[in-house]
Amino acid sequence: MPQSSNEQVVEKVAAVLNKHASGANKSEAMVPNRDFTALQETAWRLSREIIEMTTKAGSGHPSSSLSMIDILTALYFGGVMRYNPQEPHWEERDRFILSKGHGAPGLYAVLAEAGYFNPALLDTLRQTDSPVEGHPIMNRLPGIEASTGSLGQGLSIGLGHALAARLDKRDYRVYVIIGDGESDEGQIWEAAMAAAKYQADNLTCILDLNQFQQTGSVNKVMPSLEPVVDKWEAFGWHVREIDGHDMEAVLEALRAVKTVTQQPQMIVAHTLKGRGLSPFEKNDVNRKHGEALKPEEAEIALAELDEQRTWAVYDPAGSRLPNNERSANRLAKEIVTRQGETGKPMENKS
Ligand SMILES: Cc1ncc(C[n+]2csc(CCOP(=O)(O)OP(=O)(O)O)c2C)c(N)n1
Repeated sequence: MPQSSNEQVVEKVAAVLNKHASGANKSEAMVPNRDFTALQETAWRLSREIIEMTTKAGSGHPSSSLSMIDILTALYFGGVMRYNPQEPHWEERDRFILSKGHGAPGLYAVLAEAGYFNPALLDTLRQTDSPVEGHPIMNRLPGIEASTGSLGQGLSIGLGHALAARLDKRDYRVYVIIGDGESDEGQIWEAAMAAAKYQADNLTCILDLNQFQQTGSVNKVMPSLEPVVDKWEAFGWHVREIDGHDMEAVLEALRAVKTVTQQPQMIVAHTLKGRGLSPFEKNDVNRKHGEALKPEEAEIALAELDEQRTWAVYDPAGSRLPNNERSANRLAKEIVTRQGETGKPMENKS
């Protein structure tokens, strides 16, 4: 007997649901895994896009986006996260939540690169009616898991997803990036306690420890954030401490935390607000927080990025050496400065 059109529709829907249930959608292609050189190249290109889109918009948070761009690149393209841009609501996807939502330009650059939407949209950042808003809005662009910008909330939202995975018997993981200034919010520490209580081992938080917030350095505004590693450990988390611009170290940490059981994980990533580019570095108050570079400054920053690309991507015979050396040197300088100010040495617990 020929099927009615209704029956045909029901059959098609059932086939799609079965495909989901059987996990047939899980394919290698959904865990993009670029090689080391390609990752460096990607981080370089996305850094350029962050500067270009914010300068074109004349506003936004380029320095806050640049400090975490190596981490975002590793998460989305380094064989860490499982997702499908063609199916943004795929139930088995790993979730990423940018709790420091003002870093939206960094997230937008990554989502466009991943294929969630047309990169041409980046040029409309902060324009009236553009879905590429100053802060991420979850129903306006695919790939955005939470509307953020009011600081302090993303880790709690991430914990909710992590616990939902347990209830639904799914094995997806949840990643959240928070800021050091954002850590002034009490809700961060409520989420920290709750995640440890529930042993949410499918939850990884990355702290973008770039040492600056909106109105000044962390040392001045909230020096008691330190010792931050000890604090997260005391809250019951598995903690690792890394240089957040050392792609190898970032990848290693993100892969290693997947094996941790019964504890949520915190990666404390030492970063530079503005990724070490001189127009940001010249500002000692907040590294130009919430300020786009003027066209002439952007030109300088882009030229410096091009120089970085030469040694990070194309230097033969172990291209990573100059990158690591340079970033490690910068990090060492920051640590010395910090020790001078707080008198407490930073321990390396990675
Ligand atoms: C609840 C809340 N309070 C204040 C602000 C204003 N604000 C936006 S960004 C920012 C500083 C955040 O600093 P940090 O977390 O260190 O981010 P980054 O330095 O990486 O930009 C502040 C206070 C906000 N968005 N939400």
